[in-house]
Amino acid sequence: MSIRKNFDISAYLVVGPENTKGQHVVTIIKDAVDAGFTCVQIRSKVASAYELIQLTRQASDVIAQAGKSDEVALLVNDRLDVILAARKQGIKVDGIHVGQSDIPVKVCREYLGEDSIVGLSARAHELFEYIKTLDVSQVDYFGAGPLHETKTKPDCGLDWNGKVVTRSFVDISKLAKLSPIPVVVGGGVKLVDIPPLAQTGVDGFFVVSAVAMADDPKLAAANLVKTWKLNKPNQSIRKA
Ligand code: TZP
Ligand code: MG
Repeated sequence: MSIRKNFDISAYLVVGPENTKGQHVVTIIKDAVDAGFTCVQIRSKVASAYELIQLTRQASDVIAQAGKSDEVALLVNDRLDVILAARKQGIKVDGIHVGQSDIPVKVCREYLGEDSIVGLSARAHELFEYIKTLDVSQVDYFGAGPLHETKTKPDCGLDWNGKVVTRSFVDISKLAKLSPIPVVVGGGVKLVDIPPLAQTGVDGFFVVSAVAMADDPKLAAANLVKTWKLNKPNQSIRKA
């Protein structure tokens, strides 16, 4: 069965070579998956296509070795070309995450097929109107944020005036109610944010530095997962 029908974005790691404190990206991914993370996105603005394909292969292998290929989704940020090349080489990649100025969702869907996951970063301005009116038939989930300003992606939430607009928990609750598809929230998310975030009704949290830059990434990942589950005990996976 395709993972698209049953994917879980509750604990979502985004990571690339520029986000780790000298540790190998794949070690971080292994730590997160072993700790119970449910989704992994490889994202790099510096790695070459070759490096990204290698990373995707290694990540896919690590997920397979953990026996979780049918439960942990592996996505790549932006790079439709990398996913297609990886798949040509027999690597299991489950989908793509794109932003508003990336390859259009429709094109991703056309190239990747019905079994793939296509995630979209929700628009920062006029968000609620946008969420209500967008045709989401080809989108599997929204990424939203930032909860806090973050050095990992300083332009996240930048408005017309060059000011970063963060999302309040009230906004996020509203978003969870309005969105016809699952929502995952990130941007500066730390352990302390997990209880209030879980209570907003969103489907998951995404983090880079809270795991990838932690002194002990596996422990940090385990604490995030445990805290999410404790605060959202009856979470059912919403299907797109
Ligand atoms: N997209 C929106 S914010 C962000 C991405 C990839 C970075 C989040 O990183 P961190 O370190 O968890 O704040
Ligand atoms: Mg992008």
